[in-house]
Order: sequence, then structure tokens, then C-alpha cells
Amino acid sequence: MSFKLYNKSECPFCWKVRLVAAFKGVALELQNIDTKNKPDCFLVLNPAGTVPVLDDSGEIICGSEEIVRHLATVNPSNSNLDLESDAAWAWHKYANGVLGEGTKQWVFQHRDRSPDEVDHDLMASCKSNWLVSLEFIESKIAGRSWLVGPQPSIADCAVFPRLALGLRYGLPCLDAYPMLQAWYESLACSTIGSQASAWAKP
Ligand SMILES: N[C@@H](CCC(=O)N[C@@H](CS)C(=O)NCC(=O)O)C(=O)O
Repeated sequence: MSFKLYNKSECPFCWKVRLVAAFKGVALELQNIDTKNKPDCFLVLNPAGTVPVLDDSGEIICGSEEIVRHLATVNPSNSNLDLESDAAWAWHKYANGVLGEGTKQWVFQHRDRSPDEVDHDLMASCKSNWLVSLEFIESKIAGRSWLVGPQPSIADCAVFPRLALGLRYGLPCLDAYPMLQAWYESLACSTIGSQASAWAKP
């Protein structure tokens, strides 16, 4: 079996897939795609043109959720990663929606645009959404090691990249949220977290 992931390092959807694969002990060959200049061979695999795309020994799976559900069937006994429970998938929805949609314009603005193009109202709204999200996660994590239950799950894999991207591009740090900060740092500093990371370890 061989797994090739058409990838973009900072894409939160790709990062989630890399985390799932790392937890499951599935080795991925990464093929980075420049999404501003997509090669034809990639568009043949996914005419929608989005990453991630997984090639599992010739079987092509497009879209991060579909890929995660596919990886759930690979080596099912190889990890205690929860890719099934409704509670974990509810966090996945939260990561893409409230947290991701609520803050992504901040990342785009601070990554891709010049400071004179800043939309201050939009940035204020992203910052406010971010702070509400941090408060919410802090209230739910309740000192546990993982967001749902006693084991890692799709919840951790989906939420972590969103927080990492926000922090990277200057949204407020986690100092005021000690349980969330402990969860974040534990995953960031773990072998799995750094193996799946978009960025080299400092
Ligand atoms: N729903 C898709 C979203 C994937 C997505 O939006 N990927 C972005 C990168 S973060 C992308 O490929 N953008 C390039 C484009 O839309 O042309 C998934 O879960 O895989």
C-alpha cells in the first residue's frame, strides 16, 4: 500500500489529514501543490482544484472529510484515534465553521496582503470570533488531554491546525486559557504533532 497526499503545508484541511495519518501510523508521501498554479496532472485527479487529494495505491479520494473517512478504514486496529463518534465530528464541524470561517480572513489578510489593504472592521470581527472560540474551547476541555473522551480524535486533528494558523499570523496567544494552552502545547510538542506540522520545529 502506498499513500500520496497532494498537499499544501498551511492548508488546515491538509494539516488535519496529516495529523490523522500520523496518529494512525500511516506514512504519507507528500506532493506539494502550488494552488495558484495548479499542474494539469493534479487537475485531472481533482477538477475542483482543491487540496487535499489522496492517492491510495491508485484510488483517488478528494476532500479532507472523505480522506479522513477513508483513512479510518486503513489499519483500523493500529491506533486509538476516534474517527467515528458524533461528539468528535461535532468538533470537526466547529473547526470548519465557527472557528475556521470566523478567523480565516485574518490569516488571508496577514499572509497574503499588504498592510495598507487591511480591512480593520473585518479584522476586529475575526479577533472577536477568535477570543469567543478560545473561551468556548477552554470551557469544554476541562483539563482533559484530548477534546473528546480519553483518546485523540478527529476533534483534535481538526481544531489544532486552525489554532496554529491563527497564532502564527498574530491572533492573541493562549496565555489566558491555561487548559487550552496545555492541550495545544502537548500536541504541538509531541512526535505526532511535529511530524504532521506545517512548520519546522524551532
Ligand atoms: N472542503 C474541502 C476544502 C479544501 C480547500 O478549500 N482547500 C484549499 C486550500 S486550504 C484549496 O485547495 N484552495 C485552492 C482553490 O480553491 O483553488 C476539503 O475539506 O478538502
